[in-house]
Amino acid sequence: MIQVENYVNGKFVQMSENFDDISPSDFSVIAKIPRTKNVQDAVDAAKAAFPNWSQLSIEERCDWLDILADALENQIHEIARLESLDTGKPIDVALNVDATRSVNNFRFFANFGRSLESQEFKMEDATNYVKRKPVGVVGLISPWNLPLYLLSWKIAPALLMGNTIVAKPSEITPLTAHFLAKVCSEIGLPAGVLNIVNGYGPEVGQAIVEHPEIKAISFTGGTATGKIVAATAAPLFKKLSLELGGKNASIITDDADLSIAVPGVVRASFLNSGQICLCGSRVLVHSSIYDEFISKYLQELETFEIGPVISEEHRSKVISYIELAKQEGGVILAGGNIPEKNGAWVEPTVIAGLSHLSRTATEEIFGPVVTIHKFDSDKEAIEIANSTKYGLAGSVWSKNKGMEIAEKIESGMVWVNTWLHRDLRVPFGGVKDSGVGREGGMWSIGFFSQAVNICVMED
Ligand code: TXE
Repeated sequence: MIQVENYVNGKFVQMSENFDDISPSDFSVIAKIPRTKNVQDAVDAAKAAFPNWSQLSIEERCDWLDILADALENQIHEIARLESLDTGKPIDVALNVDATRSVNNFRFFANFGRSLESQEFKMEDATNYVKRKPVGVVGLISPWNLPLYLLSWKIAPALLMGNTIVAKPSEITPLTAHFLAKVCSEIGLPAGVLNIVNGYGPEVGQAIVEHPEIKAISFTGGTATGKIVAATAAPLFKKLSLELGGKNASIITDDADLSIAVPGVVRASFLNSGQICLCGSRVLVHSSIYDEFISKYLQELETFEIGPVISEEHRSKVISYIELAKQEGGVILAGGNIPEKNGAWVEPTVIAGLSHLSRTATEEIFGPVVTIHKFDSDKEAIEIANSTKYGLAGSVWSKNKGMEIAEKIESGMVWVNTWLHRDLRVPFGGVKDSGVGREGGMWSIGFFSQAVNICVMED
């Protein structure tokens, strides 16, 4: 049994009250998690660490990020083991997606920091010098679907720009954040630079968002929680980055190369049991290739390995949508059932015959459930793709029309003939109800710093 501890001011701290971390694979208790309600100690530690950390040169902080990346890389299999234990995902996914990217996040921002150039704007009689100052103490709140991957995506640029941190992993998946704390302790990261607190969202998460001395909040999670975070943070004039839900479309046009599209779309549908905000949960297929695509897609699905969903509670939500789909007139082409084994398992489920405006096809399910929709023209595909309140991502599978269609999709990111192919320099984030702000590359640098201008008059 693992005892998760908070990491505050370089020390591991326990709470008198703890709650259970449950394995989604078999419902066994795998860890005890401290129930924290107050973040004052963590804020005090972050404030005390701020002057020294922010005064290091950017090169020195890049070196720290590299040291962290090296230390994590040395233990990459342990990260994957813990992530797989906590989330139920197959070990290959935990290693090749979660653990690898967590290391890369630190490595990428170390290199990116070294390549940052100073900005100057010359006038006829003066020069403007743009300085990037740290924001101060920042609050980072992350979800359960890609635990260390998403938390490190925030921690790395926040540290790079000289901020100190109060971070909170999801209460459903705290193990790899705890492991990161141990690694920070081992490498001697200065105390208080990174503080990690555990507990329930409405308690410790809320305490972070409403703390007046935490000056920026980067949040990834559900859209409903994002509304609460925004409402709490706005009157305090905090910088806010919200990465929320999605209901992304994968569009397969009449000229698609099915040898690429079929495996690509299956992966986009079901990787991480469909629990990635970027997953393509609506599959839009041109009528002229519909039958061929569906038969190949269902065949490919049989070879695709998925884990359980994150919890029994979340499975109930996923199953309720499969029931809703039947009431809305959907036809189950694959799956739809709960396998007979312990744990939060759901069969990968493919549903056809629904209106693209049905609740099943427009609300975020966040599980291994996709709806299939037939279209007759590219214009119709674009209309369907844009018919939800979300606008996070999407993919187009087409030999000749990918770019043209991608530009008309109302979402923050579109892939053409690929999916989840990530260059960490590019903007990441959504439009409409999928979020506010962008992270990645210069956008993370912008979020985790305050740009100030000094205008010097020439003699
Ligand atoms: O997320 P929450 P949940 C979607 C998905 C899922 C739904 C709810 O549809 O079914 O959201 O999932 C913390 N103040 N996504 O309930 O609650 C919480 O402790 C501050 C999409 O697990 O949004 C956790 O650390 N923080 C998503 C984080 O917010 C609060 C990934 C996210 O949890 C808080 C996960 C509060 N008042 C779910 N309440 C994606 N876009 O990737 C909770 N939290």
